[in-house]
Amino acid sequence: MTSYSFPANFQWGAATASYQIEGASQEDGRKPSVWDTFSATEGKVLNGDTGAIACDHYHRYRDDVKLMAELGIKHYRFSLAWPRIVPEGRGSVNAEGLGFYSRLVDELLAHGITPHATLYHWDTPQALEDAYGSWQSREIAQDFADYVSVVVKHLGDRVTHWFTLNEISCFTHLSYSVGGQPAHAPGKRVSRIRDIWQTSHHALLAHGLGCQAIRAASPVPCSVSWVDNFAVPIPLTESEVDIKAAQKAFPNLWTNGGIIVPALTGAYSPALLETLGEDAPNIKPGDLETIAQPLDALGFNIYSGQYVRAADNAQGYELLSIPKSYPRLHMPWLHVTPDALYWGIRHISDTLHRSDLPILITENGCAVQDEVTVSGEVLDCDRIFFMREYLRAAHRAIAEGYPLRGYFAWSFMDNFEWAYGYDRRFGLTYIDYATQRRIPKASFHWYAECIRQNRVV
Ligand code: GCO
Repeated sequence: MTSYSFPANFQWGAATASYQIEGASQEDGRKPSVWDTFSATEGKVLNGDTGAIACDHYHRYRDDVKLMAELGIKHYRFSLAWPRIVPEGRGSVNAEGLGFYSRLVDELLAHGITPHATLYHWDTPQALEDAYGSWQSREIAQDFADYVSVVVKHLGDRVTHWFTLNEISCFTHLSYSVGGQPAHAPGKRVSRIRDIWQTSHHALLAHGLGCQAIRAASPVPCSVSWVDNFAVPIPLTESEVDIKAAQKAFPNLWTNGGIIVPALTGAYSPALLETLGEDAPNIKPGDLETIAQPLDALGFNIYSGQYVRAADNAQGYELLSIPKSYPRLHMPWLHVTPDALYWGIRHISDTLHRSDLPILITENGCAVQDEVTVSGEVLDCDRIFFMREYLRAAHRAIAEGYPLRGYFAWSFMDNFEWAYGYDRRFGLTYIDYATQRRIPKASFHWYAECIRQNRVV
């Protein structure tokens, strides 16, 4: 009977993001981000919620870090708000913005918690959207790298784990559309598919220049990485034919062939470029070398995957749709597929042949319909079920020799869930937004026990 024990140096953590928890959206020199603009626009976010206050973490960070220490995490992933540090997106630096993150880092270190900093988690300075359409312009890549240099120069003496960008597809392919209404900021309509692929290409360039900026500015050796939520084809059976089918599907699923594939292999998927034809992004000489920077790790955000089986057709595989009754938690896309965590890791090693790349699960968790009982508890055994199954899949990957080094629960606390606002709760800690009271849920105590015993309990 396996004990589901993890290696002694396994990194147990939790994750958050600036716009989702900080609040203080107009305080100490912070200027608007595209999410301030988007969420203030009628009809864009459920219940008209915005990140203006959120979890008020900007003022409550000391108590929050104390609670993180009670949880027992030794690693905390957070993001820095570009418009707090370089309010216009480029040019002058806001010392008060840097000061907040400097205090946060010192508080984490004082509690024995290693900071893992994501330099960008969707809160693009509105000023850059106004100046040149943010990710629609190639200019943003250098502006991002300049911002990164400022941050690393100021925090690089204490922060040595850096992620450039979080989930490129979500702030490009979900933020720009040819038809319909994008669900993510800036929520712009563009005239061609090519315009959307050009935004993700610019994001890849920003990632590449950002990696170079971190290495140039850091005063000490550091880990340079990025975070992606690449789509995961899960073989319907673990037969050789279905595994091969899943590998064939990998570069063709969602945006994989134009985001994770070029970043980790130095070339866009040929099949994608062929399919896109005239809608392929404009790739300049030298771009791919800039994009495919050496990485010290890969951050992998995983929630759900898609089943694939071998098929006697031109592609050699068939994507299976999810049955109506398939177990799902409190987001339309949140189907319970623990094997997606395992197969995502395998695709990096076996499909992209990057077994050299240590992997961190930088986000995994779920929204459930949390309720506070009369005794003031949140008995989220559904969240414990979900995380226990995904952690068992993580254990399998490690047991089979795959380079999984850590796991960050999404999220340390309930927070602003983008277009769903505060209606969806992903936290191990319940936030009573009316009072800002923090209530550790049953999953908080369960996760603390996993960390204490270094195994899935
Ligand atoms: C993401 C983002 C998080 C979300 C979380 C739940 O992965 O989409 O990084 O900000 O809140 O994933 O959707």
